[in-house]
Amino acid sequence: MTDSTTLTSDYTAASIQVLEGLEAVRRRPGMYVGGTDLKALHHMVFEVVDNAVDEAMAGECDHIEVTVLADGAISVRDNGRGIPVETHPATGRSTLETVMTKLHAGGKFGGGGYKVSGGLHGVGVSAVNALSSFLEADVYRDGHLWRQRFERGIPIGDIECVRPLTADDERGTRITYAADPTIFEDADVRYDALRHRLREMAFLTRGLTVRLRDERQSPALETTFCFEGGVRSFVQYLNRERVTLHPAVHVEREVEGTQVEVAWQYTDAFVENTYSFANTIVTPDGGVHLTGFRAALTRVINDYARKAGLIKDADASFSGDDTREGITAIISVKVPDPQFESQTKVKLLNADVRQHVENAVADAFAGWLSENPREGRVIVEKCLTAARARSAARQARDLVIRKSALESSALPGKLADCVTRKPENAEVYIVEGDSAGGTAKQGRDRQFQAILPLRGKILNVEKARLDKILHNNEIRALVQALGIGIGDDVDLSHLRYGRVIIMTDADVDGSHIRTLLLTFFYRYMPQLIEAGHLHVAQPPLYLVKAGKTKTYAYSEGQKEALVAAAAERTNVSIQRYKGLGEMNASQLWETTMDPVNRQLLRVSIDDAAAADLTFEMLMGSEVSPRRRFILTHASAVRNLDI
Ligand code: 0RA
Repeated sequence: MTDSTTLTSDYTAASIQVLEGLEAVRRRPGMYVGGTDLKALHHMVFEVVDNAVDEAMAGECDHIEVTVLADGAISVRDNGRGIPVETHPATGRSTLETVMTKLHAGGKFGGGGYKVSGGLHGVGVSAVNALSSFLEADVYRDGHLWRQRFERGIPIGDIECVRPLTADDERGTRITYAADPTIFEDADVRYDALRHRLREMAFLTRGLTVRLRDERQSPALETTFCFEGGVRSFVQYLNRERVTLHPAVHVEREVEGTQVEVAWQYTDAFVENTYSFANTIVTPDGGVHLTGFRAALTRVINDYARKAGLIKDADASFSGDDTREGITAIISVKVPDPQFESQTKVKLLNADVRQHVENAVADAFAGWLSENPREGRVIVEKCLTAARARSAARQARDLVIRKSALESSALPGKLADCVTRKPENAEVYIVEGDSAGGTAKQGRDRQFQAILPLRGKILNVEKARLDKILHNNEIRALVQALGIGIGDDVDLSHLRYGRVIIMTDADVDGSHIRTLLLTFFYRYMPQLIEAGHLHVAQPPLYLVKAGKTKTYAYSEGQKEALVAAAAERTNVSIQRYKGLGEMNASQLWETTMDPVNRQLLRVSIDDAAAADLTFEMLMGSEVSPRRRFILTHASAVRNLDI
């Protein structure tokens, strides 16, 4: 390796470039990992894991272990080929050091050249290095253990050969780093967030074992994922609490260097659950691979239904929507040179991939249907019902919309509207129950705050079609109050309130109602969420009285802190609020509605896949996944895990 006393001027220039590069990352972390928040913190972990998954996709690695160490540092060990350690011709330094210090070095260095790589993150592990207080790389390769340490991205000494490998040492790489606490707002990764993505990675890389260990608590938390079934297992997992109509159909094929893997399965549900991925990265906006899948599905089902005599020549064809009702599908492609529409909203553009997916799915599905006529009939019947229901829903929706337009007052009777007509100033509180609704009406500032009380539980929209949903009075009131329509014809320009705020009790029932509402908005007015209009209000959990001081606490931790901070001998009393109804109007205003004091959480959906799993889990009985639903804050006060 290069001795520091024999520096050439070339090397000096290269090293200045490196320092400037690392400095740029530290100055503008947003450009490289998307910010300095929790999401960015997790992005760092996935950036390192992606490199190991690339090795797996190249067929060189079948085991990845991610450990959160007791002090919060992260360690990622894989059994791939190991980052090359020999001198790199372009820099005169080891390839390891080059990969760790040069931006965008990544897999292109070292000559290995991946066929496929999780390209999107692609900022390279050097960005992680630059944003870490320390990073240590251990490489088990060429018969030796090699090590190099970096601090804030800068090498602390040269790469060293630690010792020869023993029979017990597996080849590969271990990267251990600590995210720099002076850069990240919160340097504590969340186990559930890591688990979610690592599970997804394992589904999308068939046969790869991914282990996650969290040593911050004792005993350590641990999960291992390995799915021999690949995306078929993914579909089965997504449908684990649904009633399925047949075993999942699966196809895997490689065409011109593109790997296509798709699985799908119909359920008795009324909604579609399709997720597409390119090089293991979720593509929330779909793209060519999704288009290809949908085209194949519609074509094959229409052909089959006609040939099998299940629909007559005179009958209209099924629309795409008809053939997708109740389907759960995963479309995964691995493309050597993925073209994405943009860095953030991901959509795959490679034109030839569409045909590859369409052909693979069409061949597999047509073959499967001819071998499984009983299941074929069930699927066609499902499409027929969907087509009929869709036309009934259209009529029902037209009726509701026409009715609300014709009625003297198109607004629901129980809405207490605000005075202002300017949506940008107006807000509506959706309140659970008439009594809390009454308190909120008294407590509000009627100039800009409207109150819509909903009685009891609203309909679970996952379990009903649009025509039935529109018969539900609570939902009708909601639709009329917001003014933007529902489903396919949502038009945000008619939104009557810039802020739509869900206000429910801080108990189990309240959280259930909130979930039902979120599910409704997610399924039928996603634009409202995407544009940042939907919020959740935060009523306090406790009133802590210490002597003459009264303070509201919004979390257990805050309550504990207030009690601990109270001076000795002071009289401390704690009042727990279970429901909004326990507060009087002025307390409700002060704690939950006054823009000066309240804590509003803006609801965001990062990607449909995560959101859907979230809703599904919130609906289900599992307790710990509930905590994973993360809302980002509007008032920049704090985050909430429901
Ligand atoms: C460059 C080239 C080769 C492998 C790697 C990088 C590599 C990087 C990471 C990061 C984490 N784990 C990794 N494993 C491998 C190919 C080397 C060859 O051809 O032997």
